[in-house]
This record gives sequence, structure tokens and C-alpha cells, in this order.
Amino acid sequence: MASSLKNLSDYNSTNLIDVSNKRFAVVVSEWNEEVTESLYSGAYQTLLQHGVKAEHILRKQVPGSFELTLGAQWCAQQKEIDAVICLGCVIQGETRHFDFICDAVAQGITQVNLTYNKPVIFGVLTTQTQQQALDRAGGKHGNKGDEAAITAIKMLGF
Ligand code: DLZ
Repeated sequence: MASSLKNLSDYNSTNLIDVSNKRFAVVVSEWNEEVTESLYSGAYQTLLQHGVKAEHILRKQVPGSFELTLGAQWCAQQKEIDAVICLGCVIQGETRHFDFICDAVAQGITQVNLTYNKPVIFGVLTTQTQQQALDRAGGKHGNKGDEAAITAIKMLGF
């Protein structure tokens, strides 16, 4: 379903496991900072609302979405981290950079999931315009950061 047809923040929060002792790393890309800060805020608040302790949330910054994979790997290899959430925003420009970055980060994050056998969540917006990104980062289509946090919690309960 297209995300424009679904409020990304609609989720069923019943039957989620107790995550009060789980530790999360959140890797945030600095590109399109207005968007990624909103994604972070959504993810952070959602983790707290579900009982995660603030001191169990490790925030790490990377320059751009392309660097999310390595940042995620550095976090995932830490034994005490239970799940990693990657947050980024890639906006279509005039060159093919968009395609290369989106492909690289999607494949890279998949690889980190499988290598470390831990949930590594793809919270990366890939949009045509900044407005479409803002709509999905606390705007009319919800906040993909919330959804990324819930996805991490759901995967820990698998
Ligand atoms: C270079 C670049 C461009 C053009 N666009 C974006 C973007 O929309 N979103 C994003 O997160 N990063 C972008 N980057 C930066 C790359 O992700 C990366 O940081 C650089 O290519 C250096 O490796």
C-alpha cells in the first residue's frame, strides 16, 4: 500500500513484548536534518512510551544516508545492543545519486541484519520532494520514525 494511503503512525501497540531491559541504537543521518530530526524525535518518544529506558537509547550521527550502513554495523557489533534503527531521508535530485544511495543503503542494511542476526530497521524516507518527506516525518502521513521504533520492538518479540 502506498504510504500516502496509510497513516504510518497507525499501529496496534497491544501484544508487544516488554522492552524495558532492551537496548537500542538509533543511527541518524545529518542530510535533510529537519526531516531526520523529526524522525528521531518520533522514534525516541515511541521507544520511551513503550517502556525503554532513556539510558538504553544510544544515538549516533552519520553524515549522510550512505553512511547509515557502516554506522549500523558499528552499533550492531556491540553485544549489548539488541536492535538498531537507521533514520535517513533521501530526496530525488537531478542526478542519479538518489538511486545509488537508496540501493546501497537498502542492501547494506539488509546485510547488517543478516550478519549480526539482530533487527536493523530501515527508517529511511525516499521521496521526490522535501514536502513529501515532511509529510511522513510528523506531518499528515504520520511519522516514519514512530513506525521504525515499533518495527524494532515487534522484531524483538519475534
Ligand atoms: C550526496 C548526497 C545527496 C546528493 N543527497 C543526499 C540525500 O538526499 N540524502 C542523504 O541522506 N544523503 C545525501 N547525500 C550524501 C550521501 O548519503 C553521502 O553522505 C555522501 O555521498 C558521502 O558518502
